[in-house]
Amino acid sequence: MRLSLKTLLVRAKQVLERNDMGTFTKPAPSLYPHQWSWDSAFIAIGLASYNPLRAAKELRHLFGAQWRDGRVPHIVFSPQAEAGSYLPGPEWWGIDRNRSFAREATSGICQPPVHALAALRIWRAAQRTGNEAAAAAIRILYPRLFAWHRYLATCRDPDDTGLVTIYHPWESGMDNSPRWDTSLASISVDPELPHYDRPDLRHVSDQEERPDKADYDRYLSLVRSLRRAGYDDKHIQSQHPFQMQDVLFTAVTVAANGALAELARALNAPDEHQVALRQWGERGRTGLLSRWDPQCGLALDQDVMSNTPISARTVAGFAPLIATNMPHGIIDAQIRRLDSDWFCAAPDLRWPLPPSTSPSESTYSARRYWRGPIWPVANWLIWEGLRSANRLQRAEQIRQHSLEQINAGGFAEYFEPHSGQPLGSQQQSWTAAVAIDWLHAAFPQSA
Ligand code: 9WN
Repeated sequence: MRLSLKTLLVRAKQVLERNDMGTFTKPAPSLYPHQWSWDSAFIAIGLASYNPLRAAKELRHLFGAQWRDGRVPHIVFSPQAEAGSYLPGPEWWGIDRNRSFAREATSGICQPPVHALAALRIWRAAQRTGNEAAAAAIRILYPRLFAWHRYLATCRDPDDTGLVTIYHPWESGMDNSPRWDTSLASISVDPELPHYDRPDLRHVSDQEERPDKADYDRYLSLVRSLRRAGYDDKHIQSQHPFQMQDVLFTAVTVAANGALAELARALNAPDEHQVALRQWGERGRTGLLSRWDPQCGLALDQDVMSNTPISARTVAGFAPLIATNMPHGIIDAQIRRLDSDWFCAAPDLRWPLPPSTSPSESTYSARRYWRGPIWPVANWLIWEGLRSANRLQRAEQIRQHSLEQINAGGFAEYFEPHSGQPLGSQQQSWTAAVAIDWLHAAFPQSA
């Protein structure tokens, strides 16, 4: 039975309430029991429309675990989680507590910096509603956000290419995407990798929905390699086997630099911050243009180790659209590609939404994680990109189809593209959060 959009909004808020741990929100009730970086940013975007103070608290908890060098860890481990309920836990990362401001243990890698987009929304909501406490929380957060962006612009782009280099598929947020297949295949499994159990497989109805063991052996071997390098960027860049210039991570960084520049202006931050944020944004756009493949109509990642482009056709290829302020010709070409039979017009889709990997790829797998299923957060990034490029009609179609998908299947982590079947974890926070943001446009007054 389809819910009215008002009821869907109420249900979405209930998902966030259910996963609310007080100071942060779990991505999902059981599969993900800790705080995840980009999930919390999306969650804050959802909360910003009706509870900006709680949204600011979400970011405050995450940035409370920021490292002294500016990086924001992709997981802040919760002491409330049952021991062994998530792999890899803190014992795999072995982080020296002095590196971060956190009381809790953290991982040692990052995720795309959606946070400034959230912070700007919170700020605007606080201004609109006269919420002094939320505004004050964003003022306090601002220097941390700036330090995070500085870390990405310097340590993760040592050659000033404008592209962010990632060290682990988990940093992309699109863990087992075919984007990483060639590189992962060349990585040998650490011969001393201890035996491990996969708690994630207990929380999905079908193991086919999650990455396989060969992937996990390599994910964990890479964690051990980063740990051996002491999480030191220079050391990692000299010998770690997985280094990728990631176009999606870069696109989010470019969009976030724009949002942070706007916040910097509103907060009267030092001029040099505003100049730096603009320069980083421009450099990022130049970097993305260097990765543009006009034949494909997509941007392609670059494998730093082999110095080759990654040709897999995935939603990450829409990086220029997501980045904002890219040339009109490129935006037009991206929309043509989005609406081609590689993505939204692929045969037999339940809704014309982009599968995470194009069904025309030989690696396409309709049920497995980032290898085919449709992810509402990816749709949200594309929707935002379309809106900022003033392609309002196309943006509205993405919003409506995404809401129909969620209305039919619930707040699932991802969806099978042909049947619309909900997959992965159910009651997924960031799915609820983007639904709230989409619905809020229809019911702005609902608190
Ligand atoms: C590893 C929490 C996270 C998301 C990622 C998604 C998945 C973790 C995992 O879940 O990754 O970080 O254990 O599979 O791929 O994007 O942030 O929802």
